[in-house]
Amino acid sequence: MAFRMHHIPVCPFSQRVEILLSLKGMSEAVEYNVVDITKPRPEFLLELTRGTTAMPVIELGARTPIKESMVILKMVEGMFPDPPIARTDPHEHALESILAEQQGAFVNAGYSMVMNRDEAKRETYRARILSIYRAMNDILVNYAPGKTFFFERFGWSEVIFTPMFQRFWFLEYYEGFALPSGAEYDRVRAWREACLAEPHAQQVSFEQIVKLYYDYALGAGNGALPEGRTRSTFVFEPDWPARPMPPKDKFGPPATDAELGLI
Ligand SMILES: N[C@@H](CCC(=O)N[C@@H](CS)C(=O)NCC(=O)O)C(=O)O
Repeated sequence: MAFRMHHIPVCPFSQRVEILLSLKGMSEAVEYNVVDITKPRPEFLLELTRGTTAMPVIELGARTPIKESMVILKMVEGMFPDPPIARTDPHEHALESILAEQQGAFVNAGYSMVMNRDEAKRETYRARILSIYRAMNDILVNYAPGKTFFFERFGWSEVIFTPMFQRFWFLEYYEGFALPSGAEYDRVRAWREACLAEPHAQQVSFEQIVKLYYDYALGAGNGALPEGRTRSTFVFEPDWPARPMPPKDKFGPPATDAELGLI
C-alpha cells in the first residue's frame, strides 16, 4: 500500500521511519509532505491527527491515519516484512526490545538538557543522561555480549536510537557533552559509533543539526521564537547550508536573526 508521511524538517521521529524504509529498499514507497513548523498547522493536518500537532503522521488512503513513530515503525515492519529488520524470533525481539524500551527516557534526557536555561542545573542534566547511557551500556553488555550491534547487523534498536544520537550532536556543540572514557560507557560508545556509520541512516549532518537546533539551546522548541527574534532557526529560507555556525555558548549573548543568517 502506498502511503504519505507528513513530517517536519529534520524530525528524528520521522527519520526512524525513513531509515526503516531505506533498509527495506522501500524509500520510494512513501510520499513525503514537509510541514513548516514555524507556521500554524493546516486544518487538513489537524483533522488527520485529531487535533495534536506532533509529526510524523502517516496517511494510508482511506484507512485511519497513524501517528507516533514507535507505532508507525511496528506497522511498517508488519506491512513490509521482507527483509525483516526487527528479529522474527519472539525471544530475540524481546531481547532487542529491552534496549529499545530506553528510548523514551533517553529522548527526554537529551532534549531537556539542550533546552535547559538554568546554568546551575547543567550538571544535573549531564548526570541524568549519563545514567541512561550507563543503563544502555549494561543492557548491551549483558544481552548482546561480544558484538557491536545488538545482533549481527544494524537492526530494530539501531533504527530507533540512531536519529537521536544524531540529534544529540546538539549536546556536543551547545553543552560540550562527550561520553566519558571507561568501561561503564565503552560498549554503548562502540554501539553509538557503529549506528552513526550506517549508510542507511545518513539523512542529516552535524552542521545541519547544530544550525537548526540553535533555538532549542535557547529554550525555544518546535519552531517557537526566542525573545528578540523574528525568524525561527527552523525556517526553510535561507536554507541552513547558507547560514553561519551559531555561537556555541548558549548562556552568552543570544545571536540575532542577522547573525544567524536568517534575514
Ligand atoms: N512521540 C512522538 C514525538 C513526535 C514529535 O515530538 N515530533 C516533533 C518534531 S521532531 C513535532 O512534530 N513537533 C511539533 C509539535 O509538537 O507541534 C513520536 O514518537 O512520533
